[in-house]
Amino acid sequence: QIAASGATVAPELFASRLRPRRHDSHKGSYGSAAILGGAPGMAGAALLAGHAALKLGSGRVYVGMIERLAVDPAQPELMLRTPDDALRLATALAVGPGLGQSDAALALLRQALATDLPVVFDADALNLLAAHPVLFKQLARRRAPTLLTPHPAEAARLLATTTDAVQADRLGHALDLARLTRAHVVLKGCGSVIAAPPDQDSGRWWINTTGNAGLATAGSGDVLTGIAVALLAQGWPADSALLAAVHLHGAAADELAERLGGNIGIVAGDLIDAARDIFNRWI
Ligand code: NPW
Ligand code: AMP
Ligand code: MG
Repeated sequence: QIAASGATVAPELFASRLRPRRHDSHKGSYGSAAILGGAPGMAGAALLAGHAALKLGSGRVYVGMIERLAVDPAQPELMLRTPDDALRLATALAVGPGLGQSDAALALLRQALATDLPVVFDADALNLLAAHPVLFKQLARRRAPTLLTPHPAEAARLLATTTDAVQADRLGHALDLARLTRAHVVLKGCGSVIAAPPDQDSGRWWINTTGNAGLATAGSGDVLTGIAVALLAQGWPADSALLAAVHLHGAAADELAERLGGNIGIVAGDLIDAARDIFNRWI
């Protein structure tokens, strides 16, 4: 079943996308990322994704949260809108960080599925997709790029199996999920596996080698989602955006661990500046 070839993720895979900003460009040149999520008690997840999207170069970032906040004092550049407004203004979308699984969350997921925008489905968006097979089937019918970023437990829910089974065959489960959804998939965890959708690059997969156990901290996946949607907003194709986001996210953790002399106490928010710095150095 694992027919096609695999490789490790390396910057050469997306080097052609790493271009300096044009001197005469403006914020409209770099797209509008929107994050839908942030239910009460989990506003931080949506804000972390929003901070990451800003600092990885999205021209504008809208955060449409279920928990309505007026402003994020730590990042006033973020535009906090109603989820409907954020969706209307977006050129690339991420749905799921801290979204929860309420009726309001489900309604937002339906709207995200129906858009013609590139969409990253993460966290509770994945949990809702697992709980609603009719919606899960809609993933494969989307015409715009679809990225799925499950951790092993989320992948197990989507594939109606156990986390242990996913972990025992990470590659097989990542490829299965890409085949069933026709999406670009990253199965996260130590040695994240990226699987391409069958119609684009049949059966191709990559293993990421950056990152360390310092990433095992609340919110680190939400930052990955923000990085990915920033690259989509800037016009990157889905395959390059996902490979670059996963590689950068791990490289940020490696750089922080080196600076700290260890990987204990890396917090998700610290990954954002480190990822930004590495991205600038790449360019
Ligand atoms: P266990 O049992 O602990 O060993 P859930 P969530 C398993 C938001 N957040 N390898 C893990 O295993 C998110 O965005 C908000 C193996 C456990 O069973 C979501 O919307 C934050 N197992 C929502 O919370 C910061 C692994 O997964 C299960 C694994 C729920 O998301 C935190 C936990 O997963 C959070 O991001 C691995 N590598 N990784 C905020 N600041 O607002 C995970 N597991 O039940 O899906 O819960 O991931 O916390
Ligand atoms: P989430 O569970 O959604 O917050 O995502 C966790 C993020 O941290 C994913 O990008 C994982 O790949 C990464 N991660 C967690 N634990 C490790 C680990 N031990 N080694 C490398 N990456 C990890
Ligand atoms: Mg997560």
